[in-house]
Amino acid sequence: MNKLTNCIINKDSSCRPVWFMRQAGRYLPEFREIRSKNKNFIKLCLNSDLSSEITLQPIHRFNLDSAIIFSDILMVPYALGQEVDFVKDQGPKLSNFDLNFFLNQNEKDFISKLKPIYNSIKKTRTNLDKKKSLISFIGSPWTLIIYMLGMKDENNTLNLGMFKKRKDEINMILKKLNKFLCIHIKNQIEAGADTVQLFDSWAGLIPDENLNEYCYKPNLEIVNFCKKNKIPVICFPKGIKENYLDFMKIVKPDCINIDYDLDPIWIRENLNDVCIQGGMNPKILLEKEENIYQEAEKYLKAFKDYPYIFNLGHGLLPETKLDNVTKLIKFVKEYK
Ligand code: 1CP
Repeated sequence: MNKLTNCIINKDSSCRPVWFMRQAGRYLPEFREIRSKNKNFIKLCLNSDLSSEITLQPIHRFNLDSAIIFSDILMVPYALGQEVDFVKDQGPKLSNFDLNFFLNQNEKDFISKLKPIYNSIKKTRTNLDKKKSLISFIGSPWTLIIYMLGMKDENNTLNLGMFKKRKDEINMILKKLNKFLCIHIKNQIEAGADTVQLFDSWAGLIPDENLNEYCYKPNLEIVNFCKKNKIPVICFPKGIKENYLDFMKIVKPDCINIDYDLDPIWIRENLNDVCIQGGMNPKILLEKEENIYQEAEKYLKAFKDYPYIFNLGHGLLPETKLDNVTKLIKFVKEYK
């Protein structure tokens, strides 16, 4: 068993695996070089050779404990028939959503469109050290719906009017998405991934009274699917603040990624029998060395003698210096 799954499943507190969200990405010169020659992001994700190469870039450079497959949460809306475009400095843009067209999409076409991702996983697993895990991922239904319907503005505020008006439609989308997300998870695991992370990056936009319906319930359904299939599962309901406790009680994933709004000591005191991952603000990595170590120590101290995977409270920022990443990893590995 690799270090990450040993920590997640056996709750072994003696290991301290390290990996970073967005470790394969824009802060790496070797990624930027490939990206500059591949202007279409979706096509790049569907190029199994390049996707596998990008997945391994941070492993070769930093010797991290886990690789995360280079792909995107928006590959699922893409495979369900929506056009997805990544406009520089503007984030992703999706074509207008058509409910009937969406509801008519079938499993066979969905899988065949995502086949290159499964091939990339296969290839990556062959080339990756057995001691390292290979993480697959999906976007949780709510977060995908935010992009699919264009339900937030440029300031990342929920369009509450749209949310209220289109609830019936949202509920229909949720149901179909959950089924297809489980198919995508199963195929990624069969191709050679050993863990899955559920990114609910926009869970923090859900009004408190709707958390059960749009965050806990859909994530629980997917977590139960993973448990039934013995797939180690990490949840990341970003931005839900003290509701993390309810999330844990209801959804009960094997591991939970915390964000930087949460105090690690409060988390340590209130959560039990679950592996914890992440927490540190990625912005700290833009600061001076002492600040980085001081902040990292806050997490390492709070989760000493506890199953804890070192990671961040969100993805690495494109402006992160490579040297700071190297220093942080060394600090975590040597921390006693
Ligand atoms: O070069 C570029 O312009 C592309 C930048 C980029 C990259 C490197 C995007 C566009 N996606 C990715 C890869 C990616 N996305 C990974 C690969 C593996 C790794 O972590 O190294 C993963 C896990 C994701 C997941 C993802 N995509 C999330 C969930 C995590 C999060 O950041 O909250 C979300 C919300 C997306 C949507 C997305 N994809 C890309 C952008 C710019 C966005 C919008 C959100 C954002 O600005 O971060």
